[in-house]
Amino acid sequence: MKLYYFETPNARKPCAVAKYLGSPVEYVKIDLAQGAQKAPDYLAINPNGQIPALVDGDKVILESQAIMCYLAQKAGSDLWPGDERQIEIIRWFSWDSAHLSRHAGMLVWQNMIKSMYGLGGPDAKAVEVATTKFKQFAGVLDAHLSTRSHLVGDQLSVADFSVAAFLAYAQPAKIPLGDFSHIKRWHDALLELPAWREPFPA
Ligand SMILES: N[C@@H](CCC(=O)N[C@@H](CS)C(=O)NCC(=O)O)C(=O)O
Repeated sequence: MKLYYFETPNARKPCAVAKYLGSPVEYVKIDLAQGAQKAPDYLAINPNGQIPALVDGDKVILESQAIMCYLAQKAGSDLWPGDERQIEIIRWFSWDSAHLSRHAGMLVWQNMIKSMYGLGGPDAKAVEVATTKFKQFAGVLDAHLSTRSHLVGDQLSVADFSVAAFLAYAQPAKIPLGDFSHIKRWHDALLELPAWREPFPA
């Protein structure tokens, strides 16, 4: 299996899962700084021109959340459980894409990536909107985590890796996690996992 990645939040999800499971993947770095995601060879794999992507024989799996599920299913792992917990996991995938990671992603872009690539300073209005919206949805997550250790059931799942993806960049991206003690406890516990702390190949 080939896992196409770069050191970014969305690629962090399948890279962490592959490392956690010890999946037999060959990592292929697609250098976003050089625009390699738009090269014809790579567009033939992922016409969206984005990472991550997974190729397993004649199968191509796109989208970070789907790749995590595929890797877990292939390994027979409960990270993607084969029962009704799947419904809850899909609920968190959906919620995360529409809400938390959307606004956290804007803060990563404005406060971190733009300066890394010399694309100018943060847009104050965009930061203000994303910060307000992030806090609104982080409140929902914090309340959910106030009575449990993981997002779904009482064990680690691909939902945790998905929702945490952008939070790993909280400090440089100025993602306001300060008021959310339950998120902090949950995320600190995730950071204890070597696969989450250092998901990318050296
Ligand atoms: N929905 C996609 C989003 C992938 C995505 O946004 N990838 C970013 C990096 S985190 C990317 O490749 N950006 C480069 C570009 O859009 O040109 C997923 O979850 O896999």
